Amino acid sequence: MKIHRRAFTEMFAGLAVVVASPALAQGKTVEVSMKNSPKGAFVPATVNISVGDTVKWTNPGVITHSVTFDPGKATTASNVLLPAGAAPFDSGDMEEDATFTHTFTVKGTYKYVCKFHEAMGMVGTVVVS
Ligand SMILES: [Cu+2]
Repeated sequence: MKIHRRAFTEMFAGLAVVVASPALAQGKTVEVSMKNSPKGAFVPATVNISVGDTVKWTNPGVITHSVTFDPGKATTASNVLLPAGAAPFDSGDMEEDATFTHTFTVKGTYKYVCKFHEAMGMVGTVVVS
């Protein structure tokens, strides 16, 4: 079967649109910064996102922080909350300029802590709808 050159070009253009579409459906990324002054804090402390969105935490300062969604690693387990079906996760120690990202695939309200400054009130909330 012969394919006319122009028809082939149009087919290819159509294919490119199909390939590009899933990228448009991907979630957005919301940024949270980790502040040291006057005390450790996640800024903003609460983010509202949709399923499939990503949160990116950045530690711009010299004090080590963490993003801990694991009640087993929190000083006070009840400071961490996970919706049913969501697995615990943890950034590990985040030094200066470290970043950590997580894509949320389970709806619900999450509460998390910095395991180093939890007692100072360095806690945050992610609401996934
Ligand atoms: Cu901290």
